[in-house]
Amino acid sequence: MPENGAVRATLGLGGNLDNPVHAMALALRTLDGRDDCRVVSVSRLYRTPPWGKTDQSLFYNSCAAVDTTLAPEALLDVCLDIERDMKRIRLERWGPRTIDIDILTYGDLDQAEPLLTIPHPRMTERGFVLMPLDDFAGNLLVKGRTIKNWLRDVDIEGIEVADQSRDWWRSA
Ligand code: A4P
Ligand code: MG
Repeated sequence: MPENGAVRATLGLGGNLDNPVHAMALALRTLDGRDDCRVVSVSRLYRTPPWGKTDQSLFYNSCAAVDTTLAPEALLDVCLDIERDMKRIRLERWGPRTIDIDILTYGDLDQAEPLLTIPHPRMTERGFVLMPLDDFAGNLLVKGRTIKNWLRDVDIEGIEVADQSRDWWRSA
């Protein structure tokens, strides 16, 4: 249970350009370093076939749980700022890199706003979200079913564990 007024949110992270593992690790360390966010669980690291637009390179994906005192919109702004910072660093220094951070759940909030829909509308269809999320939140209820239960219905072919350690983000 989150402490004193904080809410537990779950995040999905992914990327497929240049060094997405480093980008995800840096994003999680940046969040954890804030006074208003604490990273409480991180999944193993996964290598996943591209979903949707399939003619692109493999993705790396992970999920994390964060205890936060930020309101949902403020948490989204923080995540978007981190994404923008990565892109800025990318342009200035090490060539292409990208990262996507989605808010999957925020406590038991259910809201469908264009700027922020929670639970994330496509999370229950995606193996690359459900598999990492199941590492630490298999019993989390989303739209009336547990993560473990949703996971039974999705395609997970080709998804591999790239790093078994749950601490990969502390040093990558
Ligand atoms: N937004 C609304 N709700 C949310 C939420 N819950 N979390 C708004 C985050 N953002 C939310 O985000 C665009 C806008 O959506 C945000 O500015 C925010 O105001 P986005 O990430 O550019 O796009 P999206 O609509 O969130 O799309 P989504 O579902 O993230 O899909 P993408 O980004 O098109 O998909 N295959 C594999 N294997 N692994 C991947 O990680 N990722 C993509 C990218 C495609 N295929 C993939 C993967
Ligand atoms: Mg997104």
